[in-house]
Amino acid sequence: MKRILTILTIAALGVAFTAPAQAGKGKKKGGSEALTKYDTDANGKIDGKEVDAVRAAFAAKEAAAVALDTNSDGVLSDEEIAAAGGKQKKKKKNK
Ligand SMILES: [Ca+2]
Ligand SMILES: [Ca+2]
Repeated sequence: MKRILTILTIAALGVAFTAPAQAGKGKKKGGSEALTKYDTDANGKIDGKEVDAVRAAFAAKEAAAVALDTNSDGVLSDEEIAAAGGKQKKKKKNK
């Protein structure tokens, strides 16, 4: 019985510590922290010079950029950078 309480307490503590750190850090729908940070022209994707900025930030081990290395191979691929833009809603053709 006591062990369950301990596990619950640890779990609760873990959530308490992680939740505030995650919140407020550019938690926008469909976007990532990196997008908020590096999408300087706010067009919803990391493109042009922003890519260079992201790669530079990645080289500098900036957390937001490192987080984009989703397969953790230490390299930021174009796909991973593109993924920072979230799911692009490009289905709407010509309005
Ligand atoms: Ca952009
Ligand atoms: Ca990678």
